[in-house]
Amino acid sequence: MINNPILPGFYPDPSICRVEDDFYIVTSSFSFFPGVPIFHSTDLVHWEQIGNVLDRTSQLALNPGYISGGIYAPTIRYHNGTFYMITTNVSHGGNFIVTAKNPEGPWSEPHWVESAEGIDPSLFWDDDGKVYYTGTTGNGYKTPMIWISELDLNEFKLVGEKKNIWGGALVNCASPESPHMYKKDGWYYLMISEGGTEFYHAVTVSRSKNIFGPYEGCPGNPILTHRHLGMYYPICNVGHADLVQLKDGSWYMVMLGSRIYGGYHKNMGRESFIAPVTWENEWPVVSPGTGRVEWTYPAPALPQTPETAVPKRDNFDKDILDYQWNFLGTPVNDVYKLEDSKLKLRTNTKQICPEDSTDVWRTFAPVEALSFVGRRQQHMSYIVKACMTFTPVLPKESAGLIILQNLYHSIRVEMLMENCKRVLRVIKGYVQLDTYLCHNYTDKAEYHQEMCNQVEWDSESVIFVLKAENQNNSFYAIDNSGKQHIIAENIDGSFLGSEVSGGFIGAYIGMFASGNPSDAEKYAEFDWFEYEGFNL
Ligand code: 6LW
Repeated sequence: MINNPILPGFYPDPSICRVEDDFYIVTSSFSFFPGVPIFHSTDLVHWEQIGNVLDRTSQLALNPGYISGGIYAPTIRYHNGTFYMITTNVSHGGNFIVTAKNPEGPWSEPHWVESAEGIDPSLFWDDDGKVYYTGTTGNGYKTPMIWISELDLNEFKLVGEKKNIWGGALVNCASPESPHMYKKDGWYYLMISEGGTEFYHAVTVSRSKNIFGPYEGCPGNPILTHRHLGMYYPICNVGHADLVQLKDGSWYMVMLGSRIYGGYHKNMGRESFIAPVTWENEWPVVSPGTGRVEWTYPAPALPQTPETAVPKRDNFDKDILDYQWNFLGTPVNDVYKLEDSKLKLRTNTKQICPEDSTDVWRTFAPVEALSFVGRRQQHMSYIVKACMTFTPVLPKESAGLIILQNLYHSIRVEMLMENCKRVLRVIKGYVQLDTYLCHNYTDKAEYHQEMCNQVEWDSESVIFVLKAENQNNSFYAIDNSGKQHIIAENIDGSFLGSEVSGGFIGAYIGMFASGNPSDAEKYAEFDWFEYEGFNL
């Protein structure tokens, strides 16, 4: 069976392509580095991350920036032996294409597509060999549209007419975006999303006999949405879709969606789902019979992909980090080292969380070279354990674990010195604003840090235990004798949902070190990190 989400955790804006028996999906990555994770499957059930498309700082500049900036929606396509990934770096440079002969990489340096406005670029090869670029009109348009232009792939330049071709199914619809073009039985199909990437998200489709239009909307639009199911349907936000045809002629759609838990809370942000598609009257029908993204579907008869789950424990005994690990912002000044089978994070850098402040843009938490290495939260309940050795001395020097939705919405457990005593403490950092259904980007608000509890600790080593049972988070410390001590229990984590924090991210669980950039070089050392998920 196919089990949704096929890519659990913060893997939004999926794009899919098939090459013979192999399927590939890429997703957005915003201000996390490396960027644009790429997954492989042969059966649409089991997906293995085979790399990150943007894994060099020359491909991915993120600093300075903010956490929901950086890399927006990508598209992956394959043509005549070459893989193409096109996306937008909204913080630095705009729309660009990278190419590769192997999807695992290496991928090329960016080919910037000058004068290509907007976000959500996609590529389409027509039968006559011409290549087209579709995207969204930039800001400032009273009625945003989807536009198309021919693209010269030798020069990576737009050529010929650039034409606005469709504004979506609903009159004056919000945010027509994520366009993808397909050709079937002589029709050009333009599939987009509208309604915004949150609660009102929807997929709509139009078609034309001429690629430059005019396009007529499907009478069944929206062909997919969960907005009419109410705020407590367990899968919400579905949209931002891409279609793929199997060798046997059948079709599937990947799309983003969010799983709510503990109320209307989406801590994992937007994840990747899949659903079957059929065609009726030359229009696509998504998840025929229910019209909703279901938790499971019968798997298509395809060669099985070997199950390759990410190992529960990472002992950091290799000279590179495994694919699931991300930095926040472009890692500069070697904020980390992998040596002696340890991950070492430099403390003499910035504070992982800002000081209390009264004037923050919730979703625009700035990212710079933070001493942070994290992985996505992929389950509603999970246990994380990490073994750390650290000798804090100076004020503001600390290290530990953090559940991070963004730099203004987090819960961290850390070791530090206070009044000449080593302590372990749990701190909530949050901006008190309850917004549902959409992001109020321009909200300015107060950032607070709230001490949940702290305990004295007499050793430089500790095994942190973070236990999340739905929205209930508890923090423990295991000492050298193996005895487990309570630090803080039953902390409500629902404020870590993206509907509260705003922005486009999903929660990360990571290791961090904080200090003062002017301090002498010093590292917090992590021997191992374990993540085990449960969907209670
Ligand atoms: C993405 C746009 C969207 O570029 O949100 O899901 C933006 N919809 O299509 C960021 O994910």
